[in-house]
Amino acid sequence: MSFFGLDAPIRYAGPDSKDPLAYRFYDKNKQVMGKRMEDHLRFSACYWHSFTWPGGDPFGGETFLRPWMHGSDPLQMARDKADVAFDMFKLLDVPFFTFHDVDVAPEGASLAESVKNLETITDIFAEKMGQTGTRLLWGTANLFSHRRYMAGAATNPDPDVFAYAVGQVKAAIDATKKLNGENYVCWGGREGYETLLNTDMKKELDQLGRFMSMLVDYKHKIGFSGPILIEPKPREPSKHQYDFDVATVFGFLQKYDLLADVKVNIEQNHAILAGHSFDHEVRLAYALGVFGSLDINRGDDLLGWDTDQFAMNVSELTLLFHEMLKQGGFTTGGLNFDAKIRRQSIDPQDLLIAHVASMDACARALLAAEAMIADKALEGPLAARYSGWASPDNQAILRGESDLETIAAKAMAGLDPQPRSGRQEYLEGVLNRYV
Ligand code: XLS
Ligand code: NI
Ligand code: NI
Repeated sequence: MSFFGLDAPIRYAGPDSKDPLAYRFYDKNKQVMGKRMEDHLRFSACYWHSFTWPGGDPFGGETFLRPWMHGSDPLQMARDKADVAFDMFKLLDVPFFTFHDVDVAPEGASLAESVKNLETITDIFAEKMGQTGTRLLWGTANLFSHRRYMAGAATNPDPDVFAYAVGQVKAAIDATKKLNGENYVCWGGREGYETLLNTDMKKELDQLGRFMSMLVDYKHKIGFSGPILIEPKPREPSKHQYDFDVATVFGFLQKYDLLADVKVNIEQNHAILAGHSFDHEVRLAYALGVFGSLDINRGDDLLGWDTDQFAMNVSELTLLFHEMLKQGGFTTGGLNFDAKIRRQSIDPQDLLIAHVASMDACARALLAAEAMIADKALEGPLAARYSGWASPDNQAILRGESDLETIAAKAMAGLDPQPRSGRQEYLEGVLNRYV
């Protein structure tokens, strides 16, 4: 019997099922707007929260007591962890997974030793991926946990720390390429500051710009075809992080000429921490042409920190998928569960149940969004609201074929625009008809 006490993969059993280990809405082969549900949602389980996080919080330590986290041989522990991880991927039948370098292999006494350990474990991954068909959505380097990174990685005042981070990121993108990862993610965990009293902001931004440019050059050199993704977050662990939100990252990419190669990985709760909604960030990323991938974990309404809970809110997810379906959905991205079960959820099956419940919430929302699009429930009123812009003279304005004086003359000739209702409550009611 496996760690999870389950041998057969979890299957679709239909909406009437009461089994927490069966899918009620996630029916991977079901066609939704001409594509299989699995190909729309592109679910990914993450390594770090599920298999390396011990269940601690700032006031207390480990609660999970995972067997693979207690041993004397770090490489053997990493192998045991890989066995359980791939068992979970198979039981959930998720197509993808994600990892940081340090989640999967022990850090050695030197960078060279750490990289060797990473190679050993990723060889095992390659074999397991071949056997199970699980694919890699993205890889990343953890440039924030070790004390050497306490003042940042690429933005560290010490160039030797910058160099160490370059060494780690090179090994991590090499590993991602070796495993045919579809994206490479950079979350700038400590690329920010605690106090401006000791911080040269302009210098740190220039360092980060160089770091990203070199990573892009290297990606091309090794023929890594997926995009590099920056994951915006406004704070935590730093008081202020340079990748604050989608708009800030866009400005950074534009300034350092990285827009052709770098997109964003948007995390639901990072959006909230930045004072936005998730769909705001997603819509803006599409509008600016930088949409890449999603971390689907949510926050808590009362806790102002990154609680990384499994997404369960169908109505919020419906708005997400409505936008995504309109935009054609993911290309290289996917829905990554950068999510932790709560520290009281200590039963092995809690890990499975959490993924299943959240995948079902997403699948249900995808179906609701499909129905809304078929009915033009939101698109109809939206098109009507902007319909005035369809006339030839107004189209000409947008094409740049008019000027300030011409338009002003039209207004002066007696224009008298009449306000119209924004119909917000009507639209909120419409959404609720589908969820
Ligand atoms: C932390 C981030 C992190 C990234 C990967 O808040 O969400 O988990 O997704 O480094
Ligand atoms: Ni996060
Ligand atoms: Ni994340």
